[in-house]
Amino acid sequence: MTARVATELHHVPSTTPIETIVEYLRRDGYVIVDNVVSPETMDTVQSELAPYLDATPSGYNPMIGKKTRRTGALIARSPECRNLIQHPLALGVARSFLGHASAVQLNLTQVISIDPGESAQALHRDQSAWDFFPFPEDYQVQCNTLWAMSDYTAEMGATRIVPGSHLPGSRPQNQYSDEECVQAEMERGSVLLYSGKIVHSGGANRSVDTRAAININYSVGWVRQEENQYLSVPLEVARTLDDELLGLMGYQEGAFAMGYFRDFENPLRAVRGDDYVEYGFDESTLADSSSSSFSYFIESSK
Ligand SMILES: O=C(O)CCC(=O)C(=O)O
Ligand SMILES: [Fe+2]
Repeated sequence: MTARVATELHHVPSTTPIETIVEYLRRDGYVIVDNVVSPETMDTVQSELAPYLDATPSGYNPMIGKKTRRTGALIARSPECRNLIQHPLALGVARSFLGHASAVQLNLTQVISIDPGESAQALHRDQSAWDFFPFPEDYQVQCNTLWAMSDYTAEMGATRIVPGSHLPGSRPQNQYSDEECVQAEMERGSVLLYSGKIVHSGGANRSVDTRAAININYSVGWVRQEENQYLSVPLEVARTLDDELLGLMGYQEGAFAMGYFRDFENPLRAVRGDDYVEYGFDESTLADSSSSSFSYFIESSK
């Protein structure tokens, strides 16, 4: 019997319950949710970001793409992108998918504009960003999203996915071929959600138009963020944001003691002032507050 090669990726409607989306993400390593936001929402993002998109230079190596522009700092530059970061569907999936960790955070925000003539990016797993650390095969580090900001066709460079490459026992990321990829074609306003463990890449753009995707990646709270939110979002802007978004940006403890402020204080106090929130770490945010290792930390000192 010959192995069946997938020719089309799995799509679900935006009415799909979050837990069902998470099940698909665990099973397949990716899922495409169709038409989550309207074309008008994407128009707003486009107009808020237009000056920055135009000014962004192309990448300086083939991995970031010599005919690809990567425009970051989306929280500072686009209020509509804040809504995408906090979108109940995407954030709900991320919080559930990464629910084994005490906190979920934003890893990066970036519009990826693949311009005409760009070749396919090298196949990779996004979790390699952490210095190629061999995370356990059953430990999910990231929950990533690519929102289609433009049309997202194969010809324009729709993201390439290797089905099955997230599973335990899979090959190293450099041992996959172009023939194993299936492209994530989708409509503008749809979103591709994928695990940091699935092999994928940007596609070649053989069209005359730019393919644009809003890449919003979440991770467990204890790893270093790829995009430095404290530098990308000036404090004056941070002060105007809500607590949930600030927490995702890193104004939270990403696990017990991870990223505390000053005298073991809650980092939100750095933005809001000393009277604003509880002084120390909020244990109720732990994924497993009965975890024996954490209880050991706080109870066994005499
Ligand atoms: O632009 C894309 O379709 C994917 C880009 C990507 O995978 C990356 O830069 O890590
Ligand atoms: Fe990637």
